[in-house]
Amino acid sequence: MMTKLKIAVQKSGRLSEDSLKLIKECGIKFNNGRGTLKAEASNFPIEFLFLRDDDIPGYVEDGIADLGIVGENVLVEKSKGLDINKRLGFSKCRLSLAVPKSENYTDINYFEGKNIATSYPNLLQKYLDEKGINADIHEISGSVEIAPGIGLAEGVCDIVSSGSTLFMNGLKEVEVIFKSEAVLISSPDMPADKKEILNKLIFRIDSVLNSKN
Ligand code: PRT
Ligand code: ZN
Repeated sequence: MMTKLKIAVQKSGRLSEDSLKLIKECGIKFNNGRGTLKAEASNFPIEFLFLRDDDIPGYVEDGIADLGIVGENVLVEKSKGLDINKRLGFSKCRLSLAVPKSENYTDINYFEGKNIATSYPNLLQKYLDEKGINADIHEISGSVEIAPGIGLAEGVCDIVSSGSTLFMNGLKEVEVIFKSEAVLISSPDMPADKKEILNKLIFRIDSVLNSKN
């Protein structure tokens, strides 16, 4: 049987369109009917798995997928042992701390003893440890920005891109703790035949990215 790579991409969300666009720009042809969970390229040894972004690092760790495209924020939050093969330059955003607009914020010591809502407890804990701040992290899976307004937390740590979500919820960004973009990830122990296909893919990605600079 011919060796193929399996690549996990986000099924629908902020990464999906640009991930598939990049694949197409690499000259790889495939059909993905709406709602399908799998697709196969017709002119390159690669198969696609369409998944929720949060599950992608785990699938790559477990070897269900050989590769994945995911936000670095999700990668770093969820996994330890994966390689970043390529930074892809899209879905740029940052993970930031924010507090109610009316607060008189001077520096990170503001958060000492405070309650912070986030979907990124590991990234936040690491940052607070580095700064020597003790705070209570309250993990919630979505709608983090409303936490201060409903009395759940005094601050939030969430993904920001334009800043308008924070603004609309009466919050201001006070610290950037992590900068993120989409990355191509793989397991560090990939067999040689797959690695060879991966190198061909990376070569094509490089020429696409270089032609944009
Ligand atoms: O369904 P699934 O689990 O697959 O998707 P998801 O809803 O968990 O993720 P999705 O599609 O929202 O985001 C996928 C990835 O895109 C993230 O992990 C980031 O790497 C990246 N990304 C880029 C963003 C944003 N920009 C972004 N603005 N992810 C989320 N947001 C959200 C943020 O959480 C906040 O609610 O948008 C809001 C802030 O945006 P601004 O422009 O108002 O600041
Ligand atoms: Zn998700």
